[in-house]
Amino acid sequence: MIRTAQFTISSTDVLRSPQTTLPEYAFIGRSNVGKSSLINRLTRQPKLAKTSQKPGKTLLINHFAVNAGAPDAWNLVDLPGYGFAQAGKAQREALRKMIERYCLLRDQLCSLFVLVDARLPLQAIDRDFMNWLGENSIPFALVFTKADKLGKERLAMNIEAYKQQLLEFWEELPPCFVTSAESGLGCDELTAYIEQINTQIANDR
Ligand SMILES: Nc1nc2c(ncn2[C@@H]2O[C@H](COP(=O)(O)OP(=O)(O)O)[C@@H](O)[C@H]2O)c(=O)[nH]1
Ligand SMILES: [Mg+2]
Repeated sequence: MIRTAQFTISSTDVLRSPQTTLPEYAFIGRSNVGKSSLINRLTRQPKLAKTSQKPGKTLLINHFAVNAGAPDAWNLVDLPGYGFAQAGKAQREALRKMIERYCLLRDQLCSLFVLVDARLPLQAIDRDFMNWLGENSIPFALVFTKADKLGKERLAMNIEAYKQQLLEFWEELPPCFVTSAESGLGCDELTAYIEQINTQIANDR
């Protein structure tokens, strides 16, 4: 259960991220895919993470504290979107570095959630990023967003086709979630998944 959620700090580099040992989960994906909206839906706080119709707004690592002070506390991170075409080359490169350093150096990162638009087929930029995660043994789950924008059958067909595309070059699929920040679809499953990992970590300690 997510009972409370607060914004804590924005940072420009993983080394300036809050020093905590709490389990951490981060949302990543192309600019405008719905990262901030899904964070707001999960936490039931419509204004927690800034959302925008214009892509390329979040240029910082935004940290949020969930259930702060309670035994089941954990942290949530809204990473900048990758591959925003209209950003200049230098800015895209700086963001790529920021993202890669966070993924590689954030010890308490339990899982990344890679968000992809449920309406689109596998995009090269997402494929490359997920392959990079695999090569670096960074655990991640796949989250399909904006499911409300498709009819039920079309949605199921798209998800199935997407998974088949992944299986062309992977032996197994990552955990997958089909979500909508609009309807709340998939949010309970996503929260349950996080809690399951948290419980496992607590038991291992
Ligand atoms: N219909 C629908 N629109 C969404 C959903 N999630 C995000 N959006 C819209 O997509 C745009 C980008 O969302 P945002 O959360 O700012 O994306 P971010 O750049 O990945 O953080 C906004 O206009 C949102 O209202 C969703 O689940 N359903
Ligand atoms: Mg955002």
